[in-house]
Amino acid sequence: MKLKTSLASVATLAVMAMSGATVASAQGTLEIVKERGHVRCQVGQPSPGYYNLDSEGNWYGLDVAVCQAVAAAIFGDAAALEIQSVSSQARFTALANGESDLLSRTATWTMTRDTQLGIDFLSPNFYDGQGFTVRVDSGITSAMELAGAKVCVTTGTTTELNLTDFSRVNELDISNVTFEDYNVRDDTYLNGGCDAVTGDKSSMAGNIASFPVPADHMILPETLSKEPLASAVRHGDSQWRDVVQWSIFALINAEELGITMANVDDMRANSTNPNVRRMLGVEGNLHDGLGLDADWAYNIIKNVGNYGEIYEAYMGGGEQGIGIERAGSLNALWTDGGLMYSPPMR
Ligand SMILES: N[C@@H](CCC(=O)N[C@@H](CS)C(=O)NCC(=O)O)C(=O)O
Repeated sequence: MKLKTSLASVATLAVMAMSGATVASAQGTLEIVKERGHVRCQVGQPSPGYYNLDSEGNWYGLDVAVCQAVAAAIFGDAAALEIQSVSSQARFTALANGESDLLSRTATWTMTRDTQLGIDFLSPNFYDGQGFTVRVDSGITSAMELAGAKVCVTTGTTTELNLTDFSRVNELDISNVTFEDYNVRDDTYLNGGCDAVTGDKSSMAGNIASFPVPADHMILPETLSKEPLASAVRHGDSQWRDVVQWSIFALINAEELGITMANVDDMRANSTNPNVRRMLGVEGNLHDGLGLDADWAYNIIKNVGNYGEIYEAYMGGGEQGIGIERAGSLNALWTDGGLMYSPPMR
């Protein structure tokens, strides 16, 4: 089914800033979402791997899968969604003022954002780090060779702040050339307007793949920062926070337990593993506190798959994937030495 799409304008957001706060305080988000019949989930401009549009205008990607998981948990329907594409500049305001129920879009969890913007971050669904892309024929092989360089960067991002820090600490005198639209940023770099472009390494890998000649570009080895990319909800609504957080944990826990989209029916009918039985609502009452049906996690896995399946499809080697190796990375399951870890579901 085709997902609804809207592009929030700054003017709309300003109006919502006044009305949204009242709505949010009168009723909890879960109640509002249930009454409305769909989740309003915010992503960014189409970005390979995370949130992209296919030829029929359907959104797909790692962050879109989180939106779909929440919709499936509540409605048993992964398409009960309005996907909102919002600029990086306006993203946190749109969430804080009630325009979006959920933000799922390569946003780095930082202390300032978490404590000063009226929003709360959840567990990261991708651990990234910032890097630089340069043209191979520039001869640059290390970020330390960027002295005096012009670097293209998206504004309103941690990327911009880290670039300034990196230049200052290493006395490189880099000039930041800033853009609201990352496509214009990349075009400027491709047309020679910047010596390098900087961004989250995984996003840049996806972007390079869409450049006219990807092999003409390379990502430098240095990683400038920690970029734990996480979903966020409005501050002060614990019920809604629990629903979104445990939907994300369900994706990770399902992978750990070996529950997949293909075997979830069989697992629900036949598994004797108490962890599987509790998670899939066969026994126990895990769903009670969430305000959802007993099959909330079953619906997630049945409709969206587990974290590993989603990673493979969009970030890994799948047809729509961007080919980022998971093994040995921070995004592996904790049982494989990574950071993907769900607290016990019991
Ligand atoms: N993780 C960083 C950067 C997020 C970001 O802006 N991502 C870039 C790609 S590196 C982007 O423009 N994405 C498209 C969009 O979100 O509109 C942050 O949270 O500030």
